[in-house]
Amino acid sequence: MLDWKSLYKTIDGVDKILLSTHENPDGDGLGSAYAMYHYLKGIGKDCRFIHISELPFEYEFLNTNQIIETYNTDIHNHWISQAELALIFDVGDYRRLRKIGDELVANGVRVVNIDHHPDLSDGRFAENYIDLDVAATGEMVYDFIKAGEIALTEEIAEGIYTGVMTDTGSFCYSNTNQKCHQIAMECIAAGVNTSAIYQSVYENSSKGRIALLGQILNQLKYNESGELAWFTIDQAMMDKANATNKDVDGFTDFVRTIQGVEVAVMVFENGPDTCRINFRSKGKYVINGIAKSMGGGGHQFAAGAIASGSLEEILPKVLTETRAALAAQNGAVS
Ligand SMILES: [Mn+2]
Repeated sequence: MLDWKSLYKTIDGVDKILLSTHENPDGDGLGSAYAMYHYLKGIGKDCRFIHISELPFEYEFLNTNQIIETYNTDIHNHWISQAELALIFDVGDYRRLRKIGDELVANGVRVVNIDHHPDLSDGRFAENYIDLDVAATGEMVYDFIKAGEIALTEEIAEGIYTGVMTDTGSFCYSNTNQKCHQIAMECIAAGVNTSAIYQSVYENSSKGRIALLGQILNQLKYNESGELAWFTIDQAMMDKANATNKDVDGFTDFVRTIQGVEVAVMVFENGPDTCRINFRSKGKYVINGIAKSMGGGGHQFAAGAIASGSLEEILPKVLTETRAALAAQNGAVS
């Protein structure tokens, strides 16, 4: 476990603190920042939770009193210029802060990184708290709270639980361990309504998302052994389903649930000449090396990349890299 004393010291010396997470935020980044927001508010800090994207509908339950703000130059730049500290959660890559990251640099704000993603060496972070052994950044916030012997309030627990629940796929993925369940127990004891959070996050699919899923399932492809499954999404499919980019989240995890499938891959042409690639593994194959070779990264069994090029250009490259990685890990010559 990390030594959190220096973070307490950093926080002690400042008043105005910005909290943020990556673009297209997920439950871990949002929940972690939400938990920390409530801790900091509780000790009287002047803090704001500002991120670059629209808040996904399923996380509205975290937005009590509209505390989660979407970045707006006119509204926020003055406040950000006066911030003394920025705590960034689960970001994976500084660039995923987009305009907020630029503003922090321009104003010389001290930026602290709290994350469980690898490969985060970036000079723009003044301090790094990186723990590759935890399932979620929410678990790191839990560790921080515990290290300070701070009471787990319902709000802090709600944020931590949301982070751990979403990054472990509701305590089902291979990263789930005893500690994740221990955290869940403490969060429930603190008053967290776990089924309400589950329903908000997982039982809130838009009709566009389901229509798109139907198209995907119709065109799923498998390799010869059936261990690799992949699908593609292009703009015509998105239009037909009336789906948004966010609706795509979780599809790769879903395809991985198929019997015999060890690795699921998505190539999503999410804009002109740009593709978002997702890799998910059941655990037999490590797939973040493939993501890295495509300019991305991530965890051993859940990784991704953004690549320049059309679907027609990118898909063959992704399949070649993936087949080669699987063959190499099987001990065969690719
Ligand atoms: Mn995470």
